[in-house]
Amino acid sequence: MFDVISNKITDVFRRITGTGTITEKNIEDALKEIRMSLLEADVNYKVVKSFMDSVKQKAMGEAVLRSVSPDQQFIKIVHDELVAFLGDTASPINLGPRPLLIMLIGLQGSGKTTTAAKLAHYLKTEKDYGSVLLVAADTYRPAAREQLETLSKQVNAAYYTEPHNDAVKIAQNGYNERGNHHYDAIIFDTAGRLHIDEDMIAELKRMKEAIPFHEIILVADSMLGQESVNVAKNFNDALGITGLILTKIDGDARGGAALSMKHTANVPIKFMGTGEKIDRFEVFHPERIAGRILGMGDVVTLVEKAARGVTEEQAKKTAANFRKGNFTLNDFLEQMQALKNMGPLDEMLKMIPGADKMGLSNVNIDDKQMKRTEAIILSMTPRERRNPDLIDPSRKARIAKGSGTKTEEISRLLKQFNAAKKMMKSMSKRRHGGGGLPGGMPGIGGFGGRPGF
Ligand SMILES: Nc1nc2c(ncn2[C@@H]2O[C@H](COP(=O)(O)OP(=O)(O)OP(=O)(O)O)[C@@H](O)[C@H]2O)c(=O)[nH]1
Ligand SMILES: [Mg+2]
Repeated sequence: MFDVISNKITDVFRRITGTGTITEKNIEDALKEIRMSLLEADVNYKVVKSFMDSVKQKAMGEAVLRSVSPDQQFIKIVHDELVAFLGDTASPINLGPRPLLIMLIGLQGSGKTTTAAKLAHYLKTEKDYGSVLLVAADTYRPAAREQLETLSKQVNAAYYTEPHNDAVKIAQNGYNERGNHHYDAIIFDTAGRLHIDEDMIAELKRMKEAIPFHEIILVADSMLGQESVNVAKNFNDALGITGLILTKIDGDARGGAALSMKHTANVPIKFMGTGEKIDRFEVFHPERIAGRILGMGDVVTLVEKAARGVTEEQAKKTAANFRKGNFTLNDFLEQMQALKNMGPLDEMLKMIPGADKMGLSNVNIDDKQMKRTEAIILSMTPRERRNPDLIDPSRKARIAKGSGTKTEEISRLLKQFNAAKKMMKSMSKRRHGGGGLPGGMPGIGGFGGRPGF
């Protein structure tokens, strides 16, 4: 989503570092271009002005021009200001109180219901919140309650609603459920409207009076454009929000407007939604996002995703097989699936520092090829996976049929696998101890042998 801002600013930086000398004139030009790129990305003009004023004030001083490397100094100033602009430090949820009471509000279709489930999943899997209750206090849209019920099952959360149209009463009774059960968190999903209207606000206000929420979070679609600033203002004026969750970051919206909401409401962006699935949800780390926007990469998130993609047990087992020279097609498959769990590969690549300079940001990652490779291995019997030498032409024909591929593709995969295995053997001989997983798999379908993966 940050592509528009990112591409422009990386260009400006490239030019600045390319000139050798930095003068007040070319800093001024660079500032102008950065200003334009922010406006083009839909960042609110008032926010752009205050951002540019503070960058300018710091960048134009003698200290920069006289420093050892004025170009790097300039980039650092823009980076630091961008981090400050995005909120300095990550501020997810205040995890103190139990049950933690969270109300999600926002316009229709902004992603409240999905986010309620994502948040429950996050609290359960990452924050040790054993039991979470989801309350469906949306009586406005017909299937809203069923949607939340389905999602609650997916994330293993408790669910509460009542079959009538008094949303405040449902919320109130959902809150009272804490007396009958032990809940670590209760998340309230509310109704949205196309525009902010008085009925909706009145209903939310009554809920706020009835329940001592710890967090009132505005869920906002990052594709909303300039209107988002008004939305943030109106919801905040009426209800006093404690934070924002930006959804649909995975879309191709320019995103600047969404980033401006933070300044309008003067509250942190707590999380962002990066896809429809339950686990496409990330804590909003200003430093890391600034890195992504400025093309400096985001190694921390990448490593975290790698750790999540594969269980420790799996990694140990694969490493042990690897050391023994026993690496099988099953391990190959597991590695590939671990990579897939990390998310779409082109997104991953953007987090590698300097990926654009290495020409990696435009690499066409062949997810389809990976799926075919997976289908081939899944069509083999367990014995064949352990011992691919068994695979003769008639077995090949069977596997091709089972996976909807051609026998040549199977031959190619086996060849790749044997080459990888050979290389691993020689590596494990050289540095006894092996390890280094996940990653480093040479020749996995579609992106063979590229360094760093
Ligand atoms: N790509 C993408 N889609 C999302 C994301 N979050 C939600 N969606 C999708 O957006 C649509 C609307 O999401 P909901 O969670 O139903 O939105 P809502 O705010 O509860 O909508 P109402 O209850 O009608 O006001 C659904 O199709 C979701 O799958 C996200 O981060 N990325
Ligand atoms: Mg909803």
